Amino acid sequence: MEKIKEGSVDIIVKKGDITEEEVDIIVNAANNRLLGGGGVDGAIHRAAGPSMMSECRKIGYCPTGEAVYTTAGNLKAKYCIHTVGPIWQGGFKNEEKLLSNCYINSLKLANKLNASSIAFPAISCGVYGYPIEEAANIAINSIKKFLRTYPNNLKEIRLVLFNDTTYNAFYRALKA
Ligand code: AR6
Repeated sequence: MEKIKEGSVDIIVKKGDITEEEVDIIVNAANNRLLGGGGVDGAIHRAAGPSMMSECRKIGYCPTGEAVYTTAGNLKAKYCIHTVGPIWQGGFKNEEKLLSNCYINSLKLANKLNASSIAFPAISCGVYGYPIEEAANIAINSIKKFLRTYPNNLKEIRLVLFNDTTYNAFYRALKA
């Protein structure tokens, strides 16, 4: 676990399973149709139970880089924010901006929901194939940019990484 302060907000990088986090908001790395799937999306839906999927079906669609929210079912959180990361296509399809938008738009929505704590997974770093080091830098820089740009009531932003490779990349980005 590693922590820095940006203003009055703690940014924490830790290893773990995001479905076990006790925070106001858990962020899901979803797909455009919010249909569930493998990876962290599958784990979150399994842990939350069926109510989350029925809310996702009603919403129906989320554009890449945007964020929507549902209640969090059986998770130890008030809400789940579903954001859709870009599929890595070599870096010439606006992937960097779209990935940054995921973090910024999720944080804006979290603030609207009056959250004081939020946990993110490594969006796009699994089946969507984003290079991990770059994704880690975009994540940390976008979070810092959000905190410097938008007034907010957040106290803690956690990045919860599932394996050593991802944890090490986010640790380096946090310390850079
Ligand atoms: N807790 C924290 N991180 C996790 C967990 C977990 N329980 N499980 C996996 N990860 P991915 P993407 C990590 O593939 O690349 C889904 O099918 C994983 O090791 O879940 O954004 C969706 O429906 C990786 O570092 O998301 C979409 O179709 C990170 O979470 C698609 O995958 C993200 O990997 C989205 O792909």
